[in-house]
Amino acid sequence: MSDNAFVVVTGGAGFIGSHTVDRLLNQGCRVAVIDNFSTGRLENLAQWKEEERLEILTVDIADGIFASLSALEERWGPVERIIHLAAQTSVVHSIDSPLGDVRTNYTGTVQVLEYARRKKVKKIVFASSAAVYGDVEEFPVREDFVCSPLSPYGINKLSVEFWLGYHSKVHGIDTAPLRFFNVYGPRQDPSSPYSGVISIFADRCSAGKDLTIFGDGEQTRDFVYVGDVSRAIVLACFAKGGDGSPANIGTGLETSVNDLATLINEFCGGKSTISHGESREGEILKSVADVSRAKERFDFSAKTALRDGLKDTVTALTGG
Ligand code: UD2
Repeated sequence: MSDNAFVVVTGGAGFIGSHTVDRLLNQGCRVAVIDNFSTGRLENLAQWKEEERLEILTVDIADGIFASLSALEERWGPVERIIHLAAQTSVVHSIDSPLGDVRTNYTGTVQVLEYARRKKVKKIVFASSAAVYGDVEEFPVREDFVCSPLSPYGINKLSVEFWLGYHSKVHGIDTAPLRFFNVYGPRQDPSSPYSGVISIFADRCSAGKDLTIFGDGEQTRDFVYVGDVSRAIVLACFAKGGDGSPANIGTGLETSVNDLATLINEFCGGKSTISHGESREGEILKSVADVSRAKERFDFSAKTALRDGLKDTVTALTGG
């Protein structure tokens, strides 16, 4: 039961985090958001401005969370569950700045886990990534494949999965790493060249600007809607068990970048010209998740059809 549970959401003002907070509050939970607002935005939680069950703390996880959460615990009682989404989110940035990635995605995360251990938190859900896999040759991608990450980001996400396994086995904490595939939807930031393709295409199309597909556009991805991802997170958070082994969060369906561009342009009235540019260096040509484990573990399957999710994404941008 999730009623009245006290859940800490790190990164709760971010793209996936704020959708997760919406869901938790709608289910009756009390929520503390921890965010350093490097990419998180207060506007993402503006709908909860008057909500007494929500407290927002401006804290960097790498500086420790003990002091800030202690005061809250005096008023609200012990933290029961932690959903850890705060992260340096760019794979490309992690390649340019591996130590920065280690600071947030590894050391910062271990500090969150240390808090959980000392405070005897019941459950930790962790945002891992399909980036842990590296290049794979068999599809759909299963959690038991050998992982060979191709970036510091992927290495740190995978390392944290080992920490979660350790916390489960040695300290008896329920832990659930979720390997997100290509998450998209409202509130995703389109402003960097390394932003998710859907946020870039939707932003450009809704302004009537041209789209550039990298390479021939036949590369595929498993695009999963943020509303489904937040549902997976909350299901995992309240499911019994959780031994630190990961579960893929995707749809099990693959879509080519060509099809994606056509669909988005269609929703925006077909005003954009679609052209092809150079292939991205190190491009993965195919990605699709095996989704059976999440179904077995916590009865999750993605429900939002790509067309519906894209429509919502474009509508959120155009306000229409
Ligand atoms: C995503 C992550 C990446 C890593 C990887 C793990 C993002 C932004 N990228 O890379 O960091 O975690 O997953 O599997 O979250 N594309 C275009 N035109 C554009 C932008 C993108 O054609 O303007 C293509 C791009 O070449 C790729 C596809 O769209 O084939 C998806 O790109 P992406 O950056 O959204 O995601 P991905 O899977 O390459």
